[in-house]
Amino acid sequence: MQIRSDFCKVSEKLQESQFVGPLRIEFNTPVSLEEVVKENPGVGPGGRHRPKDCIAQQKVAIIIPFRKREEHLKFWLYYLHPILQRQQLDYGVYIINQDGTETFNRAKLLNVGYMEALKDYDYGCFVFSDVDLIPMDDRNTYKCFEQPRHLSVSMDKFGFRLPYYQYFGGVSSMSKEQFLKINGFPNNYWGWGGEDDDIYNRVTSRGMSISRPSGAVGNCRMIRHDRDKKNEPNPQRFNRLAHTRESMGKDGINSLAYKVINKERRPLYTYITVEALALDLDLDPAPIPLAGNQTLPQPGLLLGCRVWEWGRQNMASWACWASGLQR
Ligand SMILES: [Mn+2]
Repeated sequence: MQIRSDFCKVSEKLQESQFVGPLRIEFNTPVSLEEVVKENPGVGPGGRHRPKDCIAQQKVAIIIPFRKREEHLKFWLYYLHPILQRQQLDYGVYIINQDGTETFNRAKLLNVGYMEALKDYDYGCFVFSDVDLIPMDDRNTYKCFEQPRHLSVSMDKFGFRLPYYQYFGGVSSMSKEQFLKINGFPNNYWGWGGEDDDIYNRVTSRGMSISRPSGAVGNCRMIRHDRDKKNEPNPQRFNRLAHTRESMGKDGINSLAYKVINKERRPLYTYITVEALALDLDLDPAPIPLAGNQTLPQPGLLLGCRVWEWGRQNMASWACWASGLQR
């Protein structure tokens, strides 16, 4: 990447002036959103910010899958907005709220966040974060690297260690290019577990590796919580994981189907409520017949976002898209 002199200079070596370093993170004192708004005048509607005096090196969309975690979100906004501004990022925060009471689908919501953020702005980097994870050091930069990045390396929940080397859950980042190289994330992991390992498999099977911050810079805290309802461990996860390589070409950003119910620019974040439809595009093997004798174009011809009349039950309008990746 060409670095011009008017680009923001951000590096771990400048830490004394630019960064605080280790941060004290606690969840005992409740925070109010009004307070967070007041303390972050540099954050605009939709949770957008860009540095004033220099051009940010990356445009970063932060994507958070969400359902009924308002208290956690307040802590996240309270801690992260100041950190992200110190990191001199041109960023936006996207909360992807799964509508209804169906089983939660974290990875699919991340795919939706990728698509929706790109409708807003020319983001080149995507940070995928759980709502309950807070970095304990502001030198853990929420940006993209040469390789897909795992940011939540040592969580208090796991005794500040990686639970296993292949662990890629919690907070991660990928450039647009890296994300498209793995066809995005799987859409068919309903319930808890496995989707992060599937993403790890995708990354390594496409010849990439995982980069991580070193030492205590990767420490982070998780807000303690009970297991959510409708996010029970997914019994299919082991079977799915055994077949990532075969399935990843046809299950991902090129087969994603969802419906946006609502999109709001709130003061500290963009809030998008979606129906995470269980029927993603079945790109294999034959085109799906649609109402009115329509058929889907061949994969690779499907570009961008279109609305199709499905004409089945009351699922009238569906959003279908593909990245244009060839299978
Ligand atoms: Mn959690």
